Amino acid sequence: RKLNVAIVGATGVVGSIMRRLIAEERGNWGEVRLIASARSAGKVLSVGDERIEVQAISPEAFDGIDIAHFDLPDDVSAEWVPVAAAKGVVVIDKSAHYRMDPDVPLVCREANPEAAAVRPKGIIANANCTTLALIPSLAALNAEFGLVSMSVASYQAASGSGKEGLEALYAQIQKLAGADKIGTELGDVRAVLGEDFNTPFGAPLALNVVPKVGGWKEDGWTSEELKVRNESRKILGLPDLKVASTCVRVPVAVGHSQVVHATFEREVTVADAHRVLAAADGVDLVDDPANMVFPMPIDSVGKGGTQIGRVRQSIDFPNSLEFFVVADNLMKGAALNSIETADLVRRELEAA
Ligand code: 2RA
Repeated sequence: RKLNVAIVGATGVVGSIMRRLIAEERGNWGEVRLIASARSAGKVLSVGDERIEVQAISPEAFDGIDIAHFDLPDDVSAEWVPVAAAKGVVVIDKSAHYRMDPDVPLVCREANPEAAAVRPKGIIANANCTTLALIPSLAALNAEFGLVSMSVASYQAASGSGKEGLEALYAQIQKLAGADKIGTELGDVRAVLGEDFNTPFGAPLALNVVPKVGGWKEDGWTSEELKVRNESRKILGLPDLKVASTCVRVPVAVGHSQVVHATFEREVTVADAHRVLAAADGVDLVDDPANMVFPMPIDSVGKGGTQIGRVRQSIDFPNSLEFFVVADNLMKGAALNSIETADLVRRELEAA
């Protein structure tokens, strides 16, 4: 029989991409069920040509489901993931709640596909979008040269904050559009936008960058910066990987970019790195700077692969590279990685 799949949190920005991706592989699945909060129950949404009514989340909503993709806030996942898992559903959870649980694998197909099969709680976690943008190229480079440390700075899109973030950025751009020479006088952007436009980023994002993504944690770090460090270590199987990360929100709609300085055990040239990256799964090498060919968020939208370019051998640091990576934060950073992990589980369960 064909396996039945559920999308839990089907109505958000990522949920709509999940529905499109499932429609593209519709033939692999039996029933596709859409589940969301009681507020969204009864809505009818499309999965390809099918129109499916959204069910309210409840224990019974998981009856007969084999694999469920969860895209819910951390605390809601913490409540409902165990309910589904207790019914024998394999849960792929996009929240941060289970990512660092030693009994929950954190899976990225390009780095650790085998981990998907070892899930003592019946739960697999999907990493944060910023981490996932890095992993395919880091996994390939690590396999060849041995990754020792990395220093990362992110340039993250507004859609990382979901529909609310995207709408806030558009509203700010519209409000500023009529203001002449705006951004050239101290305080002028804040004066036009007013306090109302500080949500959800804590400051205006249009014509600005905000060096804070996620919540504040100890010693001045943000949750996003710690995710890049801890999740990269777990997925790459490098518990001692040295990581420095600064995460920044930029006025981009879709596509998280990152500048990476990476140091390896062995010597690495640009030609070596290009050879490895060009052959790497899930990586698009976009690196012809003389012809203005390099990754940019506007060129990453909707793409499955992570884009890498501007690869340079460090001048002052031995065995090190500088490069720029970009990934669609809603695709590889969220929906696509979940779909790819489900594919690993589906093949395993079908073969059993
Ligand atoms: C962000 N990484 O970009 C978050 C979303 N999970 O805000």
